[in-house]
Amino acid sequence: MLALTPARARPRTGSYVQVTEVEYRLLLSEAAVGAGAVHVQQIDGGMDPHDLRIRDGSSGRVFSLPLLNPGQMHDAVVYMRPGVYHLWCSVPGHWKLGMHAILRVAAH
Ligand SMILES: [Cu+2]
Repeated sequence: MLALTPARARPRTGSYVQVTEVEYRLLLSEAAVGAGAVHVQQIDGGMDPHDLRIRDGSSGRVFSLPLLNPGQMHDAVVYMRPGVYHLWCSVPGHWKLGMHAILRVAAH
């Protein structure tokens, strides 16, 4: 069901979180990451297309990751400051069905 993770995808240093999107949940590999450059690996592990939005809870800034088809994966680097970030899928109806999660970002 899930795409395999290529070895190159995980950086040698820094923070990393894998976000697997299924109907209708976001499964995070980590509940918290360290601040700075965070490698976000987005995986559509479901049967429908899903995108990913990441909002900085303090500034309100939103990072938009692409709409993926089932089995696709996308790697992004998001610069995160300490605080709380909100993740969700913005496909209509999916937030309400449960596709949202919180990621805590801690100072190093
Ligand atoms: Cu979705």
